Amino acid sequence: MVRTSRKIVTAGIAALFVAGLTACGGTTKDDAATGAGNQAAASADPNAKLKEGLKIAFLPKQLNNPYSDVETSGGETAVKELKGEYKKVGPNDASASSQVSYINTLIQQQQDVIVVAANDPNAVCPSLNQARQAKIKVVTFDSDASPGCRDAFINQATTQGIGESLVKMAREQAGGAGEIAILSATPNATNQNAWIEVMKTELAKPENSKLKLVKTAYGNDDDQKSFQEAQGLLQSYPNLKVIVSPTTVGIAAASRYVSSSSYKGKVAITGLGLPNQMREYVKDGTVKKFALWNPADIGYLAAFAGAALSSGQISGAEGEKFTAGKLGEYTVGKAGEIVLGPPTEFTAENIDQFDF
Ligand code: RAM
Repeated sequence: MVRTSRKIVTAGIAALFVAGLTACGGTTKDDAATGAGNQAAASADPNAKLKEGLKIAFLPKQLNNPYSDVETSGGETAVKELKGEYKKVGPNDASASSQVSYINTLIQQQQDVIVVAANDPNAVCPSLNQARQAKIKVVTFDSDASPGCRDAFINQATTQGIGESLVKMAREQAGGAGEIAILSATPNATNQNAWIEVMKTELAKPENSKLKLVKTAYGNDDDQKSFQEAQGLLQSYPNLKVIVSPTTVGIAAASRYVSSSSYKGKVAITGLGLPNQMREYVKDGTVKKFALWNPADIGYLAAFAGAALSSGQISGAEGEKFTAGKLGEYTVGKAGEIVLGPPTEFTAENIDQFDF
């Protein structure tokens, strides 16, 4: 995938989490305001060598999601390059507390780094803080936990950029006016909720005044439930022009439903999808445009960030720099956020250049 910029964009996301901080065990507003993991800032040494043999464990939102598989495959590649020990564990559903028992086991196993895509910003916090007390570095990726309970967050693109791109694609597909609906993942997902917040702000702008968001439905990142929710939206809103789904599971299920229904060609589907899952719906004309980043790069970057933290090269403080193997140099942004890069848009013209 072509990336024009790998540099860091500062985080607008931190503010979104402030409200949730009190629910996060032992966290104070001040911890989060100065960025997670900054206690060790003074001791970070940019010239420290990356340690070999680090035990780096990945805990995605759920295991049975092709998106997570691509993400963690990048993590596995990085851990090999780092000469560390890779492990992947996780629940089969993305419900709020489904990851807690896995975190507790990883603590007992004395992992050096836990890389987690949080299913809920707060439910994982008490165990993540226990992990950090046990000197385990915690890196969130894809879906953040409250900033006070992790050392760094690997964001796929800026939250603002993703939200704006979702609204832009919906507006294009609606021809500038009409009813749109969102088909999201779980109601507690940090990443989707942050993107939806930005979407709502965008929709309130004058250029979007003719677009009407009629409903946000939740398919829970479950294929069948997402399929049924898409069907329900179309039945309930006969004038619906666009379903915008900020989840790879939702967009694929909605596209499958529409492609074999009488809505094909009448209702557009857009959002965030995996090119390999979306190819057939782009080729059959159900989908004109959607977006994503390369999930493997997120896992890769997260492993390198974890190794840099565990080796004392960075502490998670704003402005620190580290090199993430083949992806090059990254800088830690506000509140421990490290941004992978801009999303890519996929259409019939370019989709065959991508294989993930
Ligand atoms: C789904 C998950 C994941 C999200 C992608 C876009 O696979 O919800 O967290 O980042 O969609």
